[in-house]
Amino acid sequence: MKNLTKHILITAIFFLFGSLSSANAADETIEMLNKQGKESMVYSKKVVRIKSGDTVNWIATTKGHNVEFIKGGVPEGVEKFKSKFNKDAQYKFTIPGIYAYWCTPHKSMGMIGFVIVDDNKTNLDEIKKIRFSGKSKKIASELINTF
Ligand SMILES: [Cu+2]
Repeated sequence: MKNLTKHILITAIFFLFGSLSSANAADETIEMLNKQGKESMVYSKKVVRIKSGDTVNWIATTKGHNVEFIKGGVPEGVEKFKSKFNKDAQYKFTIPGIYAYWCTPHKSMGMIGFVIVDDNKTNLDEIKKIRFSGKSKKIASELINTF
């Protein structure tokens, strides 16, 4: 009985600390959607601003989407990242700068997004050089103008 009480107490303490630390981290959650208002094939947030060490979670609310960092659209030293279709994705951002990404099958349908880490815009010129196509072209330039 004593052991059980101890076990429950320890579990409770871990749970408490776990929830405290997750409340402190400024993590972002973005949904991958077929529809949001009048838009189709979108990330629920197109631009998120975070601090290095923060994590972004992309939720596969509707199926058929993923997250792929755009070649040349991430800060120097960042490895390529491409998540699996229909699955939630998670990435911890440790290098400051601008990250451009798209959904592989919908990259010309406007399904693009940006993460700005530590408000660092060192690679803004590279971001401006990305060749977006279709509907993404206008959306990208409008978003980039707000950086
Ligand atoms: Cu998509």
